[in-house]
Amino acid sequence: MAQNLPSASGFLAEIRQDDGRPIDPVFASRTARAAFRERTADQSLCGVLLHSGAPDAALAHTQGSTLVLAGELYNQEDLLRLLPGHTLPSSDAALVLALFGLYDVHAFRLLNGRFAALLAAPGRAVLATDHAGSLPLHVSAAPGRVLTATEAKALRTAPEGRSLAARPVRRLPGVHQVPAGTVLDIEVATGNCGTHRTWSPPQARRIVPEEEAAGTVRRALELAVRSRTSGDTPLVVLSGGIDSSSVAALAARRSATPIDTVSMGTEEADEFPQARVVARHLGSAHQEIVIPTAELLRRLPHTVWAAECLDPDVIEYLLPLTALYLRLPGTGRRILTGYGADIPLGGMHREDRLPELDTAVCRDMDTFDGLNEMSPVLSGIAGHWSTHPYWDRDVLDVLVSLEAGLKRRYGQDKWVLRAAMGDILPREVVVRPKLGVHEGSGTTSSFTRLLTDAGVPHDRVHQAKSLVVAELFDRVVVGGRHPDEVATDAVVELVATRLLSGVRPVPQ
Ligand code: IOT
Ligand code: MG
Repeated sequence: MAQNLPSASGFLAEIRQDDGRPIDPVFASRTARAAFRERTADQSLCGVLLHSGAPDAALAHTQGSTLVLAGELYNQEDLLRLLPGHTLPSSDAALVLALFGLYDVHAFRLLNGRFAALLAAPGRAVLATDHAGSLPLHVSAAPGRVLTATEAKALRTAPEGRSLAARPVRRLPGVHQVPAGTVLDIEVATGNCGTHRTWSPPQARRIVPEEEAAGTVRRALELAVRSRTSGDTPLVVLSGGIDSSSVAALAARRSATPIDTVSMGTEEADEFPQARVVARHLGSAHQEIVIPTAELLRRLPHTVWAAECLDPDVIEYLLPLTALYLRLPGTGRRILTGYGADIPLGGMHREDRLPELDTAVCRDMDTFDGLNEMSPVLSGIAGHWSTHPYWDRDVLDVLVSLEAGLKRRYGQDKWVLRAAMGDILPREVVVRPKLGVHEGSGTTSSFTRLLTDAGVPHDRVHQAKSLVVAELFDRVVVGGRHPDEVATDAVVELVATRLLSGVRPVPQ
């Protein structure tokens, strides 16, 4: 058993008050599966857990209630202090259930974690996501039954559910995604649903002296890395930029043995020299993996399959990482990334003006939900577990709320992070300007070339990328096809032909 991984990384669960037949779900995650089934006085609960060797630890029971938990918590020590006797329950699932006994739905306001949960209580289905919705959760509900799953495609054959106050999933009628930082409290008999928000992005900005700001960021990030690295040697996906280099440096300081790092590149572009500087400095066991561009583009269907995302820009960020995960040797690794740092710090925003920077931060914090860019399924399709310290709840609260002048300062992007890490990284790493993974791997340019080679004019490339991603979504998520059977080239041809012949694009 991989003790280093959460007990479960995903699930499908059905609560029913009738005797309907359970559905047979498809998942992208390549993880062991275990079925579970329970009966209480008024309803049955059954489903499938995607587990790492001890599926029972993902379930917790108390009088008449069962909690199903995928993922993990990062603030167990604090949570424990809330329990009478302060004895640590045997699993994260048991801990959440004990807290639910004390706080009911408000228990989810206490958690800092990367999780999706279902509590099946008499007459009640309580569904919860972490603050960032980083482990996506979907639901289809109708009077007498609630079906929920961590991958939308697992619900593609569910009987049609009623509409809920949550985001509908494209072309899966009655399937909704539970919003980030939200608890849905559903009355099983009626399908009526109450909503509780457990987190929202800070709107206020803090004015803090430079040194104090850097110190606060450093401490928060140290704790986030610490809570994600107990156990085996972590693997950090390393570009050599400030975000992933900081995570690697903090993980290395905690580890008695050298950590593992890995960088990907293509024959067109890589950041190998930059990553090597960091790996050498940290003494990590470092690997470089070259992924031919043709192979990278063949992984587009796998990326959409895993992320269930319709945004072509985000898919371009995720594609090189997905292709890398699929090439990693072995399975069951705990992977740390620097993903997400650019969102609260405005790192994608390359100009000096503060209003525009904070506008970008506000927009990105308002629109991340449902993009699924942190979904564990991206590495789960290769049997690994990923986690992202910058989107730790406490780190995110700190980063979002710093005033924009601490994020852009002295002509540098992400200044406060650079200042926070200055003493443990080489200077050239600390001052290197940002290069996105989609740029450093040639992903954006090679995807563009695929479309222009198919005849798509330059000014319609972005539209064509959207259409390709939507078409892939319809095949691998809505249609349930395996991405190995879906050829990127054929979908590109189809989209180009439709665009060029003036056939109205499929509505989004
Ligand atoms: P970028 O920040 O370059 O990469 C994200 C993470 O992927 C890095 O921190 C690193 O852990 C890993 N990575 C990047 N390149 C490589 C490589 N060559 N080899 C191995 N690992 C690598 C886009 C971006 O620029 O990625 N992501 C932004 C913005 C997200 C926008 N989303 C949104 N607005 N909702 C980010 O914040 O990560
Ligand atoms: Mg980054």
